[in-house]
Amino acid sequence: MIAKPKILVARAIFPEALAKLEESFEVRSNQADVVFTPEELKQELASVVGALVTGSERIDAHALSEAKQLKIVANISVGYNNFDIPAISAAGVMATNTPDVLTDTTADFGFALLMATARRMTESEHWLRAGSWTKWSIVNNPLGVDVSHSTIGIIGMGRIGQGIAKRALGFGMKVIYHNRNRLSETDEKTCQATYVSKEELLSTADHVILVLPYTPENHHTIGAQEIDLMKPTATLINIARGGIVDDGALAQALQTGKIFAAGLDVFEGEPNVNPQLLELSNVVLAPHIASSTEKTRRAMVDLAVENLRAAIDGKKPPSLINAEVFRD
Ligand code: 8YV
Repeated sequence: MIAKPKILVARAIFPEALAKLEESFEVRSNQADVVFTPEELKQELASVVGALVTGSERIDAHALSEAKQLKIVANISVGYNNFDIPAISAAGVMATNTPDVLTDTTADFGFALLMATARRMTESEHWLRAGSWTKWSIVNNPLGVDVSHSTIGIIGMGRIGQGIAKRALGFGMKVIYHNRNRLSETDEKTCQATYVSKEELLSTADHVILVLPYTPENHHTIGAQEIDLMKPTATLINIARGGIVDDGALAQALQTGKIFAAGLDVFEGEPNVNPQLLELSNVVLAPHIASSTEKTRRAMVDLAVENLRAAIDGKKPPSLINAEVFRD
């Protein structure tokens, strides 16, 4: 009998997806969902031909130093800032991600976080649970800021950014955006979005939403200086990546009322959260769940598995990032 190829599934996945993989592969799974240390990850990768990984696994030269049979690292994530692409390519390994399948779910969540932040939903719930709601009042209850007919400023206008723009149109919002590259005329028309400089966006938007990939150049895209440009009534929503915002500077700004509120799904150094943020009522906090519906997480796993199977079969994975590594 021919031995099944050995693969690693670095984090817990849906049991049925795991069982299906076990039909074709010898699987080293991690249903306990304990995050590997860099040393453990290196050991795990040393004996496999493919690996399903997530943002918690940093794939770099160190992780790959003993991975002599590895053909693919398949991220269960669209963002791949956990990948050192030059190092992965230098090791002759294919790298893939999971675009498209999470676009709508993530854009939905971005909008939900914007709504919750502008309308002080979590703060109001805490207020109610604490017994502070003793009478209905016009003014003596949490007063929010409007979403409908306001201006949304989207920084990062990829698939998810455009998804948010389309949702914003339903709320009668004016859409302005800033992106590394300007959209085509057709895409700008579809989103009814106007390209502006980052500075103009920050100073004119009522709601600023961040949807750009993390790269070293994008580190602290929003810091104290940028927050200074924003309106005191504005909100800031981060569904991009921790490190895009200087969380310390943001906490300071929220504390001093420089901006109205923030909604954060991602954090610098997550799962740790800046303790100052935990103390503030004008910030809505979520544990990196923008793509987290069962249907979407299943679709992400399925696409990552499709990528993995293709690479192991010598075919081109559907969402290959480093095409230069693939040889027919
Ligand atoms: C993932 C995400 O759940 O796809 C992304 O880029 O941020 C989330 O959808 C997370 O990164 C887990 O790997």
